[in-house]
Amino acid sequence: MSKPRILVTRHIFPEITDYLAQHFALESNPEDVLWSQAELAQRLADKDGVFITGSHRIDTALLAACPRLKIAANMAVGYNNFDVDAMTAAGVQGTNTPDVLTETTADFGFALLMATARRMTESEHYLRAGLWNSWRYDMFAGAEVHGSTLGILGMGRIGQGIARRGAHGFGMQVIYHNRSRLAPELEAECKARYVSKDELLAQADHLVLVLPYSAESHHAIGAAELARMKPTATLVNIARGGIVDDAALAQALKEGRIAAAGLDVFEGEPAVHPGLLERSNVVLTPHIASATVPTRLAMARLAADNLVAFFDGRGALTPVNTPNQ
Ligand code: 8YV
Repeated sequence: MSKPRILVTRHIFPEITDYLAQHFALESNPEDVLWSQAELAQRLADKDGVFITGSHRIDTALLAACPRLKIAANMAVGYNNFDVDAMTAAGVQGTNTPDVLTETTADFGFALLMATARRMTESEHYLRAGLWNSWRYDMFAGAEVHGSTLGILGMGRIGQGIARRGAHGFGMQVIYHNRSRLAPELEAECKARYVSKDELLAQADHLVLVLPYSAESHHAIGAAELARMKPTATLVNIARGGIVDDAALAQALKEGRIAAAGLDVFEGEPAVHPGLLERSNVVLTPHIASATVPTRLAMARLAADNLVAFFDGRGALTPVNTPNQ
């Protein structure tokens, strides 16, 4: 029997490409060209499966052009690049990479919170620009982290990781809001108290966003929500662009309605709203929360293993849908 044909949309670890090549007839992208959706559809037209990242979408138009496609393995835990209903209707399995990136992403969320609250990049720019010539009592005075109130919007695995770091490492009072409340033993482990979204906004000294992106969470933080936050508060987004209304955030920062923001994700990334770029009280990183070598390797391995298990007839390891037969 001939091997299933697989497309790998971006350049990935050579050991993972080699592993995939043992199982599949592979078309990879060693030059790491960023194909358009139309180019992707062309290349996928004769493929049975795809190893994909969040920079490409599996949507109705693509599915219509790729009748052989049976599985899309996302190298990401978030899968808002999938039109899940359309995939299910077309009989296409979707998979993601949960768990393997949880702790690394929580580490980064906490690092971004710290860097933002304590004005680390802003003060480094000042030093590098040769502007540091003396001590001042209030030079780059930031917000307290230890003992403060940590708010978490979206309490999945990564949110819980951030809660544990805040509660156990920094003695923070942790409050959270989520679609559903955690089981009591998980709440106890995270030392986290469930509150309404309004209470979360009003009480958090540092608000971290860790919820999945969907039509429901689009602009979950907009002008009205920012107006409810403390003027001394820090906002951190490691979830997805689109959860925050970036224009409203830039305006709120400009007017001092919140103190600072740490952003790893952006609406329309890799483009960044100019109003955010011009603010010094914003720490900006290029969507790197899961970016350590061991974690990215584990993500790639899990995406590849999903393809291998699926075509071996064992079923996907971490499915996000149950496709129609
Ligand atoms: C990915 C992410 O690196 O897992 C996710 O959901 O946001 C990142 O870890 C990125 O989406 C590229 O696929």
